[in-house]
Amino acid sequence: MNDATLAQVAARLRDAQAVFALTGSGISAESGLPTFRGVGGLWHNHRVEELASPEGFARDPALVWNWYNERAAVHRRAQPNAAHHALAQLEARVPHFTLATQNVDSLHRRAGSQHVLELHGSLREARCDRCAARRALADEGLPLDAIAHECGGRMRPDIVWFGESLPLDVWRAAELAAAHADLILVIGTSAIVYPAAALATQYNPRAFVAEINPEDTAISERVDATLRSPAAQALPALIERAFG
Ligand code: BJW
Repeated sequence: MNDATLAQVAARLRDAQAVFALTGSGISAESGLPTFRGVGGLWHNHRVEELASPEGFARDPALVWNWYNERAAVHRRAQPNAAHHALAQLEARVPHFTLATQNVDSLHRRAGSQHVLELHGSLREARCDRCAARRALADEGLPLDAIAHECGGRMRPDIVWFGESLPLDVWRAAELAAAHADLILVIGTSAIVYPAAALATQYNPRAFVAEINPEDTAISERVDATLRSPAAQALPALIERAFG
């Protein structure tokens, strides 16, 4: 990690009245969770786009639930890492702090972040695709014999799939926070999935945008600073440098 860049972003953080943080699956990599596209985006030879889509669910609901049940179990066993904890600390330190995540793993909440905008939903609940009835997911996820709901619909994960709209209230809150931020932190996302990626660079031409990611991303050329480092190293270092 470049020390001059760390100092530059830390100075912005110290002075910021409003910070907007956007996270993706890379922030949970050091908790042992796989990123989406890191290992080719495959699960048992199925493409992620095929599983995380209404068409995929209509084709084979049991296959899709097997994937989510397996992931839910892995999420439960995982622990929040130093990056999740650092963002929870920032929420308490910065006058106006908003955290929006694309992740469905609940690790920000478990790290103590109080207000998390979950842009793509969460894996805590299932909901009926016909009557919208909800049920909490148990440790083993949703039993496959509970997919059929009594109203004739199907229970599905409470997740935003490709081609679906984000929850409007969550999206509006994220747009507003991005538009009013002095500093935008973009952490652990390839920034290729829209509309979430637009929050990083398209809602606020005044904000200083800093990316935290060990790799180049779709927005790297458009950000003001890049910390090329795993989030669990960069975020604690950033807070230490900004607030001592
Ligand atoms: C580390 C690290 C470490 C590794 N530290 N970093 C405009 C243009 C083109 C297409 C579209 C567009 N607008 C909409 C679309 C269509 C589509 C889309 O964006 N497609 C793109 C793929 C091109 N978007 C949608 O369909 C969205 N809906 C929508 O727009 O509704 C309106 C509409 C309706 C009808 C038709 C059209 C539009 C919905 C998107 C929902 C995405 N859902 C998923 C799956 C569900 C959740 C789940 O199952 O968990 O969400 S897809 C998947 O990608 C998941 C993620 O949240 C999301 C983002 O991925 P993420 O987190 O960035 O992961 P990776 O793997 O890509 O990147 C990881 C990064 O971490 C890498 O950069 C690593 O380097 C880094 N990293 N270790 C820090 N230690």
